[in-house]
Amino acid sequence: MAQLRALVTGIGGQDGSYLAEFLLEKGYEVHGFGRRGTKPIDDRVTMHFGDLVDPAALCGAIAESQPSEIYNLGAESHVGDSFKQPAYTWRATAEPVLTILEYVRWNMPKCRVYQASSSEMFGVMPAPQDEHTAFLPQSPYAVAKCAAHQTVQIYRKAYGVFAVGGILFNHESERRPNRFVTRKISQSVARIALGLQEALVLGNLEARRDWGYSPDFVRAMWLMLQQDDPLDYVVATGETHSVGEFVALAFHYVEEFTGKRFDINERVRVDASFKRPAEVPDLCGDASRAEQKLGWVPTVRFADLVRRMVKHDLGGSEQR
Ligand code: G4F
Repeated sequence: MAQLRALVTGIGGQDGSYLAEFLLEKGYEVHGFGRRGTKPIDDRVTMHFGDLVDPAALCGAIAESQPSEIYNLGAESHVGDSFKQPAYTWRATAEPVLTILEYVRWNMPKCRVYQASSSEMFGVMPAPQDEHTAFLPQSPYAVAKCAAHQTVQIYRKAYGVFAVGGILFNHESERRPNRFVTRKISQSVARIALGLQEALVLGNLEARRDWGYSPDFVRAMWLMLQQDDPLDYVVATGETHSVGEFVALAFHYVEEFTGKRFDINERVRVDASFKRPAEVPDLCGDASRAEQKLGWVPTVRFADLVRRMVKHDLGGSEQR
């Protein structure tokens, strides 16, 4: 049997790195698409350099790599930043999937496509959310993700392309950049414990998210492309917690690992500059379909996630 070949956009990001490792482990030839300077996690990844907003570069990468599976993970993925650069967000988040699907439908109809859809698409719809919940996006990012997701559905229905949208709820890890709130918190509490930082400054502490672990979630992406029929799936842990709860638990683990106790009221400040013009108040996913059809369940839940991120940022050692 010919070796499976995957092309991953956004290979330099958290999910791209875990997915590349996962696919290499499964015996895939892995190709990555990213901006010049993108360093893949493993030397065995073949890079194709280009920007997602350049359809010619993206088509060139598909033509060169001839993948059997494409994972479109690339996007302007920071919701807050999408308010500051809405047009770029649209171009980098909505348009590339159209380019990919057009290329696939005309040139390689057997290629399977995974689109990284997002729980942000649900916006202010009440929790829990599943595959039947309507979208009510609250940011330029979420609007672009809705367009991409619905483009996938149209290409599946109209042209029979094997394309799926994985509606992933928040997923984090030790590799998460600190412009996202979980890593900002875990790094900051660790720095406070090590005497390197005085306070943690955040925006909305009340927002609630369903936080899972990125390596669990990339496994779900792959499973979606191995099914007989293409379908969209919610991927989530089914647990929701506020940003404030994440902060409190992070300080709890700092105490467990270092023996140092901090007064949260003294160490955490709220600054309006970190708040968003419109907010998504409560995300909590019902991943029953993924469990029933893919056999997928998360292995890392909220408390374990916070614990491992804080431990990592303290330097991995439990200093007592
Ligand atoms: O960590 P966040 O920036 O993630 P957000 O906006 O939920 O988006 C992430 O998850 C989505 C899936 O649902 C992805 F599609 C998306 O690409 C990204 O990975 O913010 C989480 C919450 C928000 O409510 C935000 O307002 O934390 C709140 N928050 C409070 N203070 C903060 C901060 N967020 C950030 N980034 N920085 C703060 O200081």
